[in-house]
Order: sequence, then structure tokens, then C-alpha cells
Amino acid sequence: MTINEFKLEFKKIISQNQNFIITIHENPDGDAIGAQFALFIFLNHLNKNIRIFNPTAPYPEYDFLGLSDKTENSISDSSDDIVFMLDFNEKKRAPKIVQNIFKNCKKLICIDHHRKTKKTRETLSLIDSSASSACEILYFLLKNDIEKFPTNEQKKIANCLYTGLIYDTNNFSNKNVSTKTFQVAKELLNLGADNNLCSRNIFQNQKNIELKLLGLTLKTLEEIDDKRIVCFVTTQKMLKACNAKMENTTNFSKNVKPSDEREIVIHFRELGENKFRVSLRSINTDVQKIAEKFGGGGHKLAAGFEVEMKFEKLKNKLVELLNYEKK
Ligand SMILES: [Mn+2]
Repeated sequence: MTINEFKLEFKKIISQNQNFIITIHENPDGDAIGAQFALFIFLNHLNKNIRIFNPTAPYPEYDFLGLSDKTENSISDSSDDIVFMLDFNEKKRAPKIVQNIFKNCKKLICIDHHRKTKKTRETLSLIDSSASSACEILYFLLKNDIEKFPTNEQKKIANCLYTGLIYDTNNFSNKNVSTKTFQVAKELLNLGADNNLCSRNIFQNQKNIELKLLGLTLKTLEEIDDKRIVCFVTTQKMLKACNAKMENTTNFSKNVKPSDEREIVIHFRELGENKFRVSLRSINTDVQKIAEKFGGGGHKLAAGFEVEMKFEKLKNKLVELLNYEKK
């Protein structure tokens, strides 16, 4: 199905249905939240019944978009709903409760920019891995209709989509940026997106406890394989010491980037005894492949997974896989 065929089908489904549920992946980021909120405002304007479902509440940094309190964390029945999965295409990345929604719904529609996995079994999907973000794709789907919206609603949608754009491109610096991305950014600014407001909330809003936690985390920094790999860990003990939560580490990947000197950055987060969430960032090596080996996913240069394993064993296993990937 081409992108234009999808657009027609998408519009038809929206006009013919009344009930919608919008879901995103676990540990939602700026792109997922931006896309979810933008689609909510869009469908709300069309007088649809919409539920925005997030098992965990969006992080406070997205409060400025004004919809965080609209998200629900339980859904009784989805049998009469069209369900959207945004910014992910693998059902496994959704918690059990969301997988149940998928199983029982009327129709499942996926809009995403991650590489397609064979495990996707949605009814209808638009997966464009050349797009910078889910928000970039969603803008293409909504743009003609938004033009007819009142300016205050245009502005709200534009801020949500712009948030996704800057988040997933790291302020237009990642490899996923194309002229199309800048074109979308320009059009969103024309619709009223506030660049400074979005940038401040996404990139310059770190709390003091987050700086303290980053400090402790970076003290564990270790250089492996002749400095090619750099890794560090945030432990439960550090969280206690800073009176912080693991969600206070979400911005760390913006602070510590891979570079010519350190090609790969690994951040371990200790979730419990011998249980870790691992983020992999790279400038060259395909870390998605490695994350997939542990049941995770992501993009070629930014991926992650969760695993139960002893720390040293996990670290050694990862280094071994990364070295293999290099060859
Ligand atoms: Mn994304």
C-alpha cells in the first residue's frame, strides 16, 4: 500500500467510526506523546470519542502540551474501538494490558517510523523508516484537514507534532533528518508551533536532582575496547541517594552522546535485583540488531531492551556481541 492509499483509507476509517483508542509504546518519549496528543486533538475536533491510553503517566516534561491529565491507565472494553499504535510496530513492545486491547478491538492501525519487524500483525499500517519521527508521518496524514481548523487548535496540534520532531531528531542533529523534516518543521511553525516553548521543555528542563543523579551515574563511566565502548550505570542506590526515580534518567542520552572517540554508549539502569534496562547509542554499529537479540528494539543507532541477568555477565555478553558486530 502506498502512502497516499493509506491516507485515503485512514480518512475513510475516521469518517466511518466513532470510537478510538490511541496507544503508544512503553516508556513513552517525546515523539510517541506528541503523536498521541496531536491525534487526540484532531479526533476530538471531529467530535469522536477518544481514549488516550498510557499504562504509566506521561513524564511531567510533557505537561506543557496540556493533555497529560487526559490519559487513562485502564480500559474495560475495546471491542467497538479503532485502535491506533503510534511510534512502534511490534506488539511485544506494548505491555500486556495494551496487547489485550489490540486483541479485542475492531481494527488496529499502526503509524510508525521504526524498521518493520515480522512480528507486526496489524490490520492497517503505515511504516516509513525514512521519516524522522512518527510525528512527521502523522503531519502528512493530517495536514490538509488541519488547515481548516481554528487557529488555536492548529497551534495545539502543531506544538505536539513539533515536540515529536525535535525530540526524535535531537533538535535536528540526528542522521534521520532530511529536507522533508525541515519542510514539516517550517509548516508546523507556520501553524503556530512555538519553537522556544517546545525546545525549553524538551531540552532545557532538567531538575537539580537529575543533574545530581547524572553526576553519580557518570562516576561509574567505564571505557572498554580501547575506548570504543563507554558504559555507565544508574543503580537503585543512586536513586535513593538523590531522592529520584528512574524516570529522572530519561534525558541522560541527550547529555552523553556517542562520538568519534566513543563509538558506542551503553547506559544500564538497574530496575531490580539482576534486572536492567539497557540503552544503546551508536554512531555506526547497528545496535538495533543487538537489542533485538535480547527481545528489545529501536533504531539502527538508538535501541534498547530489558533483561534479567547478573550485571557483569550482561556487560561481557554485550561487549562480545558489539565486537562481533564490528567485524
Ligand atoms: Mn519515534
